Amino acid sequence: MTTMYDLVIRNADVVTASERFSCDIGVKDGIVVALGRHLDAARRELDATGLLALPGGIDAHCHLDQPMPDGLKMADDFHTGTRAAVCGGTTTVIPFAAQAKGQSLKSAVDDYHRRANGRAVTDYAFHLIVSDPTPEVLERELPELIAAGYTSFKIYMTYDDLKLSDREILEVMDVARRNEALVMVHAENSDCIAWLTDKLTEAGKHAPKYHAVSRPGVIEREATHRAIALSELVDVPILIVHVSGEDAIEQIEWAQRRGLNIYAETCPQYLYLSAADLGHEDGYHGAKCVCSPPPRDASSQKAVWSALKRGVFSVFSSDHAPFSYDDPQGKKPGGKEVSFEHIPNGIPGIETRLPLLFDGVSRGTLSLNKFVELTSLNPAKLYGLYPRKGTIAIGADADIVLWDPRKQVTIHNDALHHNVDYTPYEGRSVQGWPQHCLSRGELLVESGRYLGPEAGRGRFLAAGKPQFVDL
Ligand code: DUC
Ligand code: ZN
Ligand code: ZN
Repeated sequence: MTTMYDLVIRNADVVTASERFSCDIGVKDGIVVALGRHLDAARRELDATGLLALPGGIDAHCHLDQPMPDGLKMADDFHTGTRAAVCGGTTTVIPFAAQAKGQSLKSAVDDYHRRANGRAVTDYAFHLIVSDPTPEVLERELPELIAAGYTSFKIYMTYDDLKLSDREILEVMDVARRNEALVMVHAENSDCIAWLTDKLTEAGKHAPKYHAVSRPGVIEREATHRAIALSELVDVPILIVHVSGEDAIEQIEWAQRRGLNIYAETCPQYLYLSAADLGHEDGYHGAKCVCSPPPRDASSQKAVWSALKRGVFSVFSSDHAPFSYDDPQGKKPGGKEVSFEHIPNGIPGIETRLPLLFDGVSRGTLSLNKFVELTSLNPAKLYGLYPRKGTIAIGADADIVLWDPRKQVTIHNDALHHNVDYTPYEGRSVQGWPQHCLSRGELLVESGRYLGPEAGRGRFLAAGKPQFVDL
């Protein structure tokens, strides 16, 4: 039988960032080619009755197989990380090709391609991490890489092996301005963290809970304000990543009210975890929730929900940074329980990102359209992947999640698909979970079951210039 479509999804309740409509979706060669009623029969058909058809999620901040110092190793590579992603409704990931000091950016990118090649099951793009902005990097490498499809880069205001001085930040922002790229900023004040850490360790305070004490909201607030001021000086949009709570939100909103193009991202940990999850004086389990910036308190969680609703945040990402708990290359470096400042930073969350945010939709806190905007459309636009990704429209890739909005799930690590030995959300119940998941028209998850597609089917996406969404 010759048919017009490889696949037709029947009775789809399509939700994009701006619309909701019922139709059949016709897919050919991995692309949406028809949205309409009573489409002709296809080789394969899926009935979406009772499900929402959402554009596949884009996780624009996750760390997979990123080279680590000092005998540490991320638990997820491109295979296990993208497997978990798609099981949670995410069909595109954007992890980081990280430059080590002294390394050329190009070699960091080449190395990262080797790590992704033959492993990813979803499509992927790369952000860069710029840690050594030499004249060669600023004048030649960055402009060439931006032109080649790496149009966003992260910079750090903390961590000795990554942080840039204010002068260096200005130089990098200036390259972004001239070449239309997007700078993502990790905003925490390095000297304040070092000073507090010394005081705590000298006082014999080593438990994981002191991680949060060493990085209070004020030091994120200061760095956020400084990043905003530097971007204003250079006159370039920036995006503040992993915003943890009300201190930084206040600064971002202040800047946005002044008409500055300050974009912001937040993550599930700032909606659901708090400093209390880092544990008490005794015990090491709190290491499972050590990430930076640290989770804050209930009032900050409320502030993050409210800012998501108000449009202060443009992007909702996982910041999946996978280190297993019982692992000498993970949360117990060298097999030991270490002082808080030596615990690797980061928590897993690539699979639970969308369900955790969707629970806010189920509870009436967030609209469905806002959910799609934060998790798919805006990341696609800001990171140069739109209109191929980020929406369900004719001509877009058929990256579609058929989402069951009524399904009640209690999260257990056993049922997740990452390679990490815990989830910080163990035992938490949510309403809404992906039922079927398609990447370029190929069914990768059916009725919640991972179908085990060929590792390496995921394609690299060269990113275009950022499209700056309205604030
Ligand atoms: N920053 C991140 O973006 N991820 C993990 C740890 C960190 O500091
Ligand atoms: Zn960071
Ligand atoms: Zn991160």
